[in-house]
Amino acid sequence: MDPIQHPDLPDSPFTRAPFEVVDNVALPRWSADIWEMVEKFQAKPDDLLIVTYPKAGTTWIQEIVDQVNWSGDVESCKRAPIYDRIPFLEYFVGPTMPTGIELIEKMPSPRMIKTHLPFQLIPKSFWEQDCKALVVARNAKDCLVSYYHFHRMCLILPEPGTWQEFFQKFMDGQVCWGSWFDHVKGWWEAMSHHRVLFLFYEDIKENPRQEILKVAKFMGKVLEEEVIEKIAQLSSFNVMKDNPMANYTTLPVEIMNQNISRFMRKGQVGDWKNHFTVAQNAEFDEQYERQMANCSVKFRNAL
Ligand code: PPS
Repeated sequence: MDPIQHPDLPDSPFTRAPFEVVDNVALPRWSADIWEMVEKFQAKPDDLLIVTYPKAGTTWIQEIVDQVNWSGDVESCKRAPIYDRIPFLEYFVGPTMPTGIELIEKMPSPRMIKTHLPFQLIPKSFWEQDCKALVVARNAKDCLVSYYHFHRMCLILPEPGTWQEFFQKFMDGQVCWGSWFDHVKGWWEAMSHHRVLFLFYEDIKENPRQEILKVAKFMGKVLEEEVIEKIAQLSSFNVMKDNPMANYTTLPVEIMNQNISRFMRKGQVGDWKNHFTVAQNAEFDEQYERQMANCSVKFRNAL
């Protein structure tokens, strides 16, 4: 598969466009613009949805899933950038480029599809077809920090404002794809009535081989121990950050300006400690406990 040739986008209507609200959830304007197409998307029974709140380890799990699908075949996984190998369901940056849906429709089965949508916005056909969903969640504080830096460099997202302003928007769910709290709760509950595997960024970081094994099992793949080992190595932060097929350097600077902040920024657990003030931390912990009180999900590094 050839990488998509991206045109320059200096006059894109999406540059720093404010979000739009779709069914009470903030979405980038480019997703809202194609919402009818997204809603009507026709899933196939062997489609695998890869679901994350933004910055929860999407690209990492995409790389792992692609490697598992190709049984650790390095060359196959270099065939195209990650956003072409596993397209983004609700993605659309302009009429001269294919939408995520157009890319998905050209894929051979089994198709693997990235989305950041909260559970209630997933097109109905995925559940009519009883598709599997692989969810990765990351502790909210690190997501918030990563999302702030991502907003600074991703020019097709709204202006982040200052760190304090962005902190407040995140706490209020006034960021693209909505509230982290609602997203996690919705998908955690979905596990009881759909085929959902729910993983944590922090677990993959701590024991990648064990989590890759869970992914392989969920995908119905039996892999040799040395293949698992190879996938763990190839999907490590240090390898992915230097891999142009995984680090988003193939996108034009009009979409992601990596001179402002790298897409593969730090890849660590606990970077929030370098950003949160004492007051922000207190406000966050209070809100976390209130919002997550009735949810049994446990993040090891939540507070
Ligand atoms: S996006 O834009 O929502 O698809 O971004 P996403 O891929 O979810 O998140 C990017 C963050 O994940 C980190 N990352 C990794 N961490 C550890 N290991 C690996 N292999 C890895 N790959 C990506 C990436 O560095 C971003 O986190 P931060 O904290 O900003 O570094």
